[in-house]
Amino acid sequence: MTDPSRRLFLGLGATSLAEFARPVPPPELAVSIDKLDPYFTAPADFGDVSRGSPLPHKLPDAKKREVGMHRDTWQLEVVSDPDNPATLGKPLTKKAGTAIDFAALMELAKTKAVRFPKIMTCLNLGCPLGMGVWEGVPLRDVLWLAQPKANWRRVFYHGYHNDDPKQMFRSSLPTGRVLEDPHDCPPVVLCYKLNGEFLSSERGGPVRVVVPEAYGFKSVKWVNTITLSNLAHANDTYAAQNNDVDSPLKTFAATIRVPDAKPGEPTPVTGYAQVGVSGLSKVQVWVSAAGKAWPADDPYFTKAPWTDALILDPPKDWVTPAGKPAEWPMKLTKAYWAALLPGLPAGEYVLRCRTIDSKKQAQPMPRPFKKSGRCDIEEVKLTVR
Ligand SMILES: Nc1nc2c(c(=O)[nH]1)N[C@H]1C(S)=C(S)[C@@H](COP(=O)(O)O)O[C@H]1N2
Ligand SMILES: [Mo]
Repeated sequence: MTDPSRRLFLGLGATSLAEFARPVPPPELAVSIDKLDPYFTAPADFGDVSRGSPLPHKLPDAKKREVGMHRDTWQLEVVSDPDNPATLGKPLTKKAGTAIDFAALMELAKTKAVRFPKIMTCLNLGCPLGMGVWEGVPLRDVLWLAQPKANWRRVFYHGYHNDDPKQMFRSSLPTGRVLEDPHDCPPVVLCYKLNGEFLSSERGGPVRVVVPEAYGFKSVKWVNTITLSNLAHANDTYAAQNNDVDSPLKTFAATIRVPDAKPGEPTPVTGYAQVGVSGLSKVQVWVSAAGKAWPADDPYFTKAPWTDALILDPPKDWVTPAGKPAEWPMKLTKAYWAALLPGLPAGEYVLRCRTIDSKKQAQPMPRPFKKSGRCDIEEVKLTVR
């Protein structure tokens, strides 16, 4: 299939990414690399994490229109929290006729639209759901229309949830994060396009929040209500189940294809790395005999003889909206990797992979706790016969 990155960016004057060229993979590896899925996830392959009964995106079209889950009927309210009021000059409400509709969002998009690549990953599942270029209007540009003046410390938001309080999926951010972007992070957006196409209902269309540096639960789908609050802490649905709701994306590596190996022959393996806020400098692999004991005082295998894998280039012809990626691997995205394991005698082995982030911290450090994001060193069986 065609790589959506081509369709999306060729028109923007694609430049060669030769600057990022890495060592040319040996032919045995090139075959495996060719089998990797396109860098940007096809719509049908995107993982879905949606709550609700019925699932909002499975509602009949007529119902979607009725409840605002359609570009023709969508409206967004920006209101003050009755329990912890923020001072607003002009709440945006359906009642007053001041709610934002899709046409108003598109009007803002003419001058404010931003696009950024981001991997969407569920904190609970740990595995990436898909990689895409998300387009939206910075959330702050809509919130300023409500004329916030004081007593504003937190932004709460939720989407359509069958009008059943028990089904509400809610998330939140500190006001400062919405108003200003830390480091080189893109803004929090009201997103209406993914990979150049209007956001599908399953992906949260017509409009969802997308928080670039966060796990998926911060990116609420079918968003229709934003509440500006003076509460000083989070109230996210995901705070249940012991989740760390302030945890940004971690860096980790996983395998994609580990074929059975033949004695004495090199084995090509492929994988991906999620590039979290701490960046990515290396992916490493290590094969050991199955059942081999390891010193208990080195639970993260820091003393093992790891070897470097090859980090693959970004898709050819891909330029971001800001031009060529200024760094590669790029934070908040993924990178494919590949390694040719040396020939081994017949037997059972364990293949492990790990990342080294841009601060030289080996996985699972610096944040080895599962409830703030997946980071365990992956172990895969490798059979040589
Ligand atoms: N309204 C709403 N938004 C939601 C959810 C939900 O259940 N309802 N699930 C969240 C979670 S937990 C994740 S991981 C992401 C998944 O995004 P995706 O379904 O587009 O892959 O959506 C988030 N946004
Ligand atoms: Mo999630």
